[in-house]
This record gives sequence, structure tokens and C-alpha cells, in this order.
Amino acid sequence: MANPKDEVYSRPMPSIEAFRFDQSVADVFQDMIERSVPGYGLVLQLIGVLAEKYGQPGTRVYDLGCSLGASTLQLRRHLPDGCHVVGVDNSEAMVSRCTANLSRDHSAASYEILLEDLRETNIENASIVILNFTLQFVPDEERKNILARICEGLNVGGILLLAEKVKFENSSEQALMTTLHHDFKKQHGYSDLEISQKRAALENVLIPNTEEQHRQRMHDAGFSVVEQCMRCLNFSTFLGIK
Ligand code: GEK
Repeated sequence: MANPKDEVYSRPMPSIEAFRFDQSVADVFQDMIERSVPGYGLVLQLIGVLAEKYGQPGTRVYDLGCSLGASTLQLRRHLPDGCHVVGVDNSEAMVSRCTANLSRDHSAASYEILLEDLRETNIENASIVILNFTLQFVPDEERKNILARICEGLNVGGILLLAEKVKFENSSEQALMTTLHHDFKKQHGYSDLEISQKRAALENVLIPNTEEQHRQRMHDAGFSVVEQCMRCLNFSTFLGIK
């Protein structure tokens, strides 16, 4: 059965409220993210590759901001035996759908899905932490501490996968990437109205950093290796190894 279509911003709205991960978004989220984030499917595949390579038996693996569980499922399907998967999201609507999705998956890895703010999540004995398009929604000034706590909770050799929408210092690069991203969305069926209303809703909610800020922050947090492993337009993915 096809995923329900995202039409959240399809009709003109008299005023645009700040974007929230509520029931109406959770209901259509898979379609929304697939048609909005170039490279999303490839990042999910990459998570599977990393799970197989870096998952350590007897450790915990965290998916922070797990939404409907797309990354969580990739982890469960590709981790070696003996890992415990922890999915975390602070949206009730997401957690309830995620729990239902995970219950239909019969991979061996044990798991729990927590309704929790990731800023409260206790990270310990971890071999993998995933922040797949989540850090961008956390207040900018708190991101440094979050990465430091993640690095502290990882075992040596453990990894962080960080995928984010990014911005560019150079204004022509910023303008070109923004235009191409909107073209990508149009080609995936979004109208100009949907694109502009969603953009307004995300204005003070999704705050992007530059790639340099991400690299620096990961180094400062204690990762000894920081590599950009993917970029599609204004969406970048970094791998940090402790
Ligand atoms: C995927 N990773 O499909 N604590 C916990 N969850 C949060 C917080 C927070 N402080 N802030 C936001 N979220 C997923 C996609 S979506 C990305 C991640 C997007 C959650 C929020 O409720 C939402 O479910 C998720 O982070 C971001 O692989 O919408 O672009």
C-alpha cells in the first residue's frame, strides 16, 4: 500500500504556525521526508552499512529523533547479534507510529522506543549513535553539549552518524543550493505554495549550521576522526569516530 501523501501545506493558510511534529505530520511523514530531503534513502542505506561494520555485540545503539523508525529499522536489520537498539523521539505521535512499525519487524536485535527529549537521554556503552536530520531541530546553543555527551557515552572506536540540512557562507552558493532544493521538491510533486508555506513554518524551527561548524563541533566534542561521507545539495552527512 502506498504511503499517505503529504498535503499538510497544500491549501492556502491565513497564518503559518511554527512547524510541529504532530499527528498530521506523523501520519504522512514517510512521504514528506522522501519527497523533501534529497539523498534521504541513501543515508538510510549507509546506516545499514555502518551498523554492520561498527555495531559491537554487548553494546547499545541509539537512534536519536527516530520519527517513524526508518533508521531504527535499518539498524535492527544490519547489526551483529547482541546489540540493543534504543530509539528516542519527543513527539508522541511519532513514537506511537514508530512502536507499531517496529512491532511488525522481526529482526533479532532487542529494542526499546522511548518518548523522551534526546537532551535527557542517557548515552552509555554505545557503539553507534545516529542523529539523522535531528540535531537541526535542537536549540543551536545546546548542540555542542549534546555532541560532547554522545562522544562521552560512546566506547572507543564507536561512531556518530550526523546528517543535517546545511547552510553556506557564500551567498551565491546558498542561493543556488536553495533553488535546486526547491526544484527537487517541485519535481517530486510539491507546489510553489506548499514549498513557501512549509519554508515559513520551518523558519525558526529548523536552524541549519555550516559544514565547517559541524566539523569543528564534532572535533571539539572529542571525535578523533571526522569525515563527510555524503552530500546532496544542501544536505550533508558526517561520520565521527571516537
Ligand atoms: C529518520 N531520524 O527518518 N528530542 C527528541 N526528538 C526530537 C527532538 C528532541 N529534542 N527534537 C526533534 N525531535 C528520522 C528523521 S525527523 C527529520 C528525523 C525531519 C524529533 C522530531 O520529533 C522528529 O521526529 C525528528 O526529531 C526529526 O531517519 O523532519 O527533517
